[in-house]
Amino acid sequence: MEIRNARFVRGIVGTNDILKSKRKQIAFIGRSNVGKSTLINNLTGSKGLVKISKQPGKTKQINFFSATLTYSNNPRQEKSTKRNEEIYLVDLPGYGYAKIPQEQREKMRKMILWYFISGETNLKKVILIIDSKAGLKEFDLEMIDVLKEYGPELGYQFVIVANKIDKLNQKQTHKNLQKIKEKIGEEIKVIPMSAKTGKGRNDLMEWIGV
Ligand SMILES: Nc1nc2c(ncn2[C@@H]2O[C@H](COP(=O)(O)OP(=O)(O)OP(=O)(O)O)[C@@H](O)[C@H]2O)c(=O)[nH]1
Ligand SMILES: [Mg+2]
Repeated sequence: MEIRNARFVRGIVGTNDILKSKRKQIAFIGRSNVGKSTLINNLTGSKGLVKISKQPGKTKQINFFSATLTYSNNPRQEKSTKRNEEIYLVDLPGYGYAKIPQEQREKMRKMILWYFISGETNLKKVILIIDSKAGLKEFDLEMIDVLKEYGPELGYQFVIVANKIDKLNQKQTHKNLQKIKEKIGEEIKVIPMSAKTGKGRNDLMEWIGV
């Protein structure tokens, strides 16, 4: 499976028609600075698609990108048949960032919760990104509770991407992943990854494709 032709469509801060589009949606959520935008750029192979922030809290709206998922039925055959599907990649900001004014943060919180619990979007997959060095924070645990409760009912699946794994050595990686699993249990899938080096990318693409 490949993700092609990604392009920015719309950034929204409140209710908008695009939320209820019939296209399937793949959502990216996580606290500020964990690497959501870098990950979207990596998966789509388009470096400049989403702006990467030097300062945390850059993404203050819900950004919609259209993209084509291309599935090859049999990649080993030279003339394999391909199936294309137009979808939306959705970049959601984390709402825990202290420098956002309280009022704006609360509005964002409501909006994000609505996105995951209303059942009015055609949401299929959720990628919750965390910083593997920092581990799980309050925001992540709150999100996991929401996704666990509403996902099965509304027909979406979620995965945790432990990003920035390139910053850890093998021993630290093992220790930090162990800690994450102790907190959330073995049944939730965790993919160690680096949006910078591309490590773990194939595992995530495989998860998205099925
Ligand atoms: N070492 C390392 N740095 C990364 C990785 N992914 C992202 N970064 C860096 O982390 C910083 C934040 O990345 P962004 O992709 O802007 O993070 P974000 O989650 O979109 O941040 P907001 O939009 O502010 O919520 C940037 O300096 C990136 O270059 C990674 O896998 N490894
Ligand atoms: Mg961002």
